[in-house]
Amino acid sequence: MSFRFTRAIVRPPSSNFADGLTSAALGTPDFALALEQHAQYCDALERVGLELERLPEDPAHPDATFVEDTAILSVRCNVLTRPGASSRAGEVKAIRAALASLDIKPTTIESPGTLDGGDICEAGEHFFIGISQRTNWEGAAQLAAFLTKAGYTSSCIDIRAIPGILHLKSGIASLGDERIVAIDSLAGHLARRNHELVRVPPGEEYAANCVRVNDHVLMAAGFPGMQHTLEQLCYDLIVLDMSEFQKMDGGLSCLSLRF
Ligand code: CIR
Repeated sequence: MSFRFTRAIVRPPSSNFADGLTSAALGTPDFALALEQHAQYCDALERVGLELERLPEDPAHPDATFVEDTAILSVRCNVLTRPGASSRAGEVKAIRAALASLDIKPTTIESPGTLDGGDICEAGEHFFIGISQRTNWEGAAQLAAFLTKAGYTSSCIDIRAIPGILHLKSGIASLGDERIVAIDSLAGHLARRNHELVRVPPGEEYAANCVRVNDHVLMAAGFPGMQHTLEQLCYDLIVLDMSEFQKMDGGLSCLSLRF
């Protein structure tokens, strides 16, 4: 099942983290607080049973803490991405080495394809692939071919006209059990599939990017409506302060590669 994991790759923010890409007008992140929030995030992953592979910070790539964008890791298909932002292309090298040391042999997205892991939502045996400013149709087609070969299905959702989201998973999350969290503007794109939709309360869109890990759901602090919804669904919640990563367009999921 797509939410059962034993390990995760993480990488702390570097001191020039604020030089990364962002479209959020939320101010400059506080580096010390970002480090503290990252440490709490790592503690949470360990609490839910994951063994962490901790990579060193990478000042050459201020967005390198957002490791999720560099790979798609699933039970039958592992793929290194080709990030859509040129400043992030060099992040993949360290992930390739980390995966090799774990004996994981991924295939790769090749030019002219681009693809960010934040655009890929694994929902059981089906993968939703976001077409975004970062993931193009060529990258999506290459990933879809790898997934088909591995016995998965996939479909694309074009998010380029949807305001306020960088990646597909900025607006949806799979909770497992055929249940998908979605912001209102993406709910219609998922309606044809056989999933129960959990709607994100208007104004709490950032909270859509929650993460099911084993028996828990990790969610961002500060979203009482979404927290109530998930509590009503009887999930064991771990609520984490993500304010400094939100300032850099980052959500909960992008801080780890879980497998
Ligand atoms: C970027 O713009 O690439 C980073 N500042 C944020 C990436 C967030 N990644 C994600 O949500 N998967």
